[in-house]
Amino acid sequence: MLTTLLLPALLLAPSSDNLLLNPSAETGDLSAWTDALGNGFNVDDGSVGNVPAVEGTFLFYAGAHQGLDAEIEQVVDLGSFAASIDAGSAQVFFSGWARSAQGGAVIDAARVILEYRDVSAAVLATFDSGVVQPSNQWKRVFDVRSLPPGTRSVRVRLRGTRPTGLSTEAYFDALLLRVSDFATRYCQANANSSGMPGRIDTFGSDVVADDCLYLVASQVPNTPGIFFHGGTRVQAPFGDGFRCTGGQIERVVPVVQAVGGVAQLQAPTSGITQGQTRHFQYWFRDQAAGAAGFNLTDAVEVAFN
Ligand SMILES: [Ca+2]
Ligand SMILES: [Ca+2]
Repeated sequence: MLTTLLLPALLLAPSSDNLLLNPSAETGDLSAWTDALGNGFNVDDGSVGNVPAVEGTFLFYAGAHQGLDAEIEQVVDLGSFAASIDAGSAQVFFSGWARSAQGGAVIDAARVILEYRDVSAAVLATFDSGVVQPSNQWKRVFDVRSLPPGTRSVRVRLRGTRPTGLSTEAYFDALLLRVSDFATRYCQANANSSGMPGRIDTFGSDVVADDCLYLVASQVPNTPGIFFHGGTRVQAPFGDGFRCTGGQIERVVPVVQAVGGVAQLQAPTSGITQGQTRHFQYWFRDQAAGAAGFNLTDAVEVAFN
């Protein structure tokens, strides 16, 4: 009995620490980063580029360099997460701040690219922020996804490009990369009018301070629904399915509308505190099923850090 009770806790793997080294330029130099093009790249404290850091004292600044493109990169080894990645349950959370500059019609572009690579460094999936817009202000850039099975490293690229002139006003700071396997699936869903049982997934980060949690319901009819979370695990008949959480239940606003069998929402983590465990589920209308008129997905448990 004790083993059964302990098992879920042992399976939970909370978000990793930041896997990037020198993620915020606070060493004052390009330590841990590679100047991929060899054109040069700078670290600034605001005195040259006239833009203050998002975090700490220093930021990455393309600045004066050869050619029209400048780029630094860092390759993060994910080998220690291989079992979880290949099981399809590992998720990545990337967050960073970037800033392009515009004067007249001229845009010096800041761009962030992530390449998820297999053991041979073949690219399995790519994130590309494009030119970070609007210019002349810091913008937060996110990438949140399940890591493709076979992923063994991620290459993080910070790229600045100017059309003309001698200096590229592209800025980057406060970069964060976590891998986690933070959600524990439980409970049961009955088939709905889509023909399949609804499923809920969480993406993003279980670190409250990251304030980035995505809720996704799939295999649901194209109807309105509501994400909610509660304090305890239960499995009680409800509508055409089951309610899987009890205790103090919080609705996540607003109501969402499923499209293509998928409903999704970025949920605020405000109101959730570090150390709290919450149980997420999705309720949706299903009049086409001709029974109670509503149904629910299965559920996931998330322990917040
Ligand atoms: Ca910094
Ligand atoms: Ca410039």
